[in-house]
Amino acid sequence: MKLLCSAPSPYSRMVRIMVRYLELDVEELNTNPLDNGDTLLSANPLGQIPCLFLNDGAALYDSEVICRYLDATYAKSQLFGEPGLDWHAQCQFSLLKGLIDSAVKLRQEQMREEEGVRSAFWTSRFEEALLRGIRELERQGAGSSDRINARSMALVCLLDYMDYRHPALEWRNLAPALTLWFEEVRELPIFRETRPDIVC
Ligand SMILES: N[C@@H](CCC(=O)N[C@@H](CS)C(=O)NCC(=O)O)C(=O)O
Repeated sequence: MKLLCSAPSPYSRMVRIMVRYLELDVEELNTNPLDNGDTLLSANPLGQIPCLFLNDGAALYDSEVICRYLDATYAKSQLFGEPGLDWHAQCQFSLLKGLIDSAVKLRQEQMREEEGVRSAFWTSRFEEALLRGIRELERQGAGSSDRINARSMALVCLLDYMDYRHPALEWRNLAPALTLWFEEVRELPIFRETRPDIVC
């Protein structure tokens, strides 16, 4: 299999972590989606990464679909759990995905500054969603540090991305238990090897 992805992308990272956890043979092809390369655009009309090419040439996107595919095909859906059985767990995963979306949109808002069109309204809306979300994640608890699943993978993607792109938000001040959990799990090889600030 081949994966179009990039190191800073938290969505790509979710897939890269799962590939390592499941010890799969996947070639990672560093891709900047803004280059509008033919390979990406012909596989994903959205022009977004990650995009996974299966061995038969078929393409899958987005990150959640790819991860659910890998989990169902190689891990009997143990990482996500069976679809539809635990709606609360699915809602918790959606919260994480939504927070990653808010963090990426906040980054995009910051990049607009060069064009002089940065919106104070959207900037604070994304920041507030992130801070509310972190409080909720602290309330939910991160679970045991020795139990890795799709939720803990997404949680590490979110928190490392916050440190990488939004250090001024200082999420740790709102989440002492999450901080302790994060400091322990982020050193696991699957997380360390895929950290956005570390080029291995
Ligand atoms: N919902 C998608 C979001 C993917 C996404 O937004 N990827 C970014 C890179 S971090 C991208 O390709 N951006 C280019 C664009 O949106 O045009 C997923 O979960 O895979």
